[in-house]
Amino acid sequence: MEHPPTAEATESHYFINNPPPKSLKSNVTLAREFIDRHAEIGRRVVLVTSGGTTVPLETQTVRYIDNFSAGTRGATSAEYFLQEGYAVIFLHRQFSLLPYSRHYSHNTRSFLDFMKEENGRVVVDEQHQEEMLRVLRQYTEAKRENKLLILSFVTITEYLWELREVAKLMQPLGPKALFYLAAAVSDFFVPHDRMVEHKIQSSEEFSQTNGNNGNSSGKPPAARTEGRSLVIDLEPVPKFLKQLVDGWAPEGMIVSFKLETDPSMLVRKAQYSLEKYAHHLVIGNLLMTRKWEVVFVSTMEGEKWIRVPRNRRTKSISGIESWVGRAAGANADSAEPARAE
Ligand code: 9Z3
Repeated sequence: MEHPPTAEATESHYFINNPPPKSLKSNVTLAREFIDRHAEIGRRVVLVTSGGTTVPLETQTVRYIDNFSAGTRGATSAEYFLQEGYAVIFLHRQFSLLPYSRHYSHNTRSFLDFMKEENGRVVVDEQHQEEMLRVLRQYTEAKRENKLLILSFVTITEYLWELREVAKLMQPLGPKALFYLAAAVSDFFVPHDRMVEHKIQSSEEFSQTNGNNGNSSGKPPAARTEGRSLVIDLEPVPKFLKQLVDGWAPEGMIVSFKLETDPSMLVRKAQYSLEKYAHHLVIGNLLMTRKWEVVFVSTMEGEKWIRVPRNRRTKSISGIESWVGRAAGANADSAEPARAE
C-alpha cells in the first residue's frame, strides 16, 4: 500500500518544482535586517499578509484566476499593530491597499479631491486637514522608527516562498513573532510543470497551430482548449499552515483567517482549522458581513463574536479592524505556549 507523502516531502516537492520569485533574495535581505534591528531591542514583530493570491494559467501570463480581497483587513490591521508598538512586515498583493495610504487610494474619489490650489501652491483642503494630519503623523512615526517593511507578491507561489522565508527569519524572535494571515490564499493552482508558456488561443484554428505550446515536463497542460471550450484542471495547493506551525515558526503566535459565504459553515470550518493545524487563533468572517462582524475561535476562549454597528461612520475608527488587530495581538500576547492539540 502506498503511503501519503510526509509534510516535509510535500514541502520540498512544491518548492523544488515551483521556482522562487526574482525578488526573493533582495526581500530576504531586507527582512533579515528589519527583524534583526527589532529583535535587538526586544520589539514584537508581526507578519501581516494581505490581499489575494493569483493563479496564472500561462508562464507569460495573460490570464489568471484571482482570490477576492481588497486588502482592507490587512492594511487597516497593520496600522493598529503599529499603534500597539509592533514592528510590521506587510506582505501584500501588489497594488492592493497599503497602511496609511489606503485612506486616499482605491477610492471612488481621486486623491486630488483632497487637495486645492492656494496662491499657486497645492495644499490639503480645509475639510480634510484634521484627518490627514492624524494619518500623516502616524505614517511619519512608523517611517522614522523604521517600523514598517512592505513586501509584495502576486501569485500563490510568490506568496508561499515569501511566507516561508520570512517565517524562518522570524524564528529567533520566539514568541515575540506574530503571524496574522489575512491574505486570501488560493486553494487550487497550476503547477509550474503543467503550465503552458504562451497565451492560450481561443480560436480552434490557432490553438491547433499552437499545439506544441506544452511544457518540457511532457505532462498534460493544466489549462487547454478542447473544441471551443477552455478546460482548466487545477491541483490542490498543499496546506502549508501545518508547516508554518510545526516547522517554519514553531514558537511564533499564529492567527489565521477563515473566509466563508455560507453562515452555517463558518464556525465549524474555523474549529476544524484550529484542530487540524493546532495554532493559536482562527478569525472567521463571512464575505457579506466581514466589515461588521468576525468570530474568534481559540482553544482558550472557544467561540467569541466581535461586532461593530453596521452604520459606523466615524472618521477616526475604521471599523472592525480597530478591534480585530488589537484583540488578535492581545490574544497572541496572552497565549499559552501549549497549542490546541
Ligand atoms: C480573510 O478572511 C480576510 O478577512 C478577507 C479580508 C480576505 C475577507 P478585504 O481584504 O477582505 O478586507 O477585502 N482572509 C481569508 C484568508 C484565507 O484565505 N484563509 C484560508 C481559508 O479560508 C486559510 S489560511 O481557507
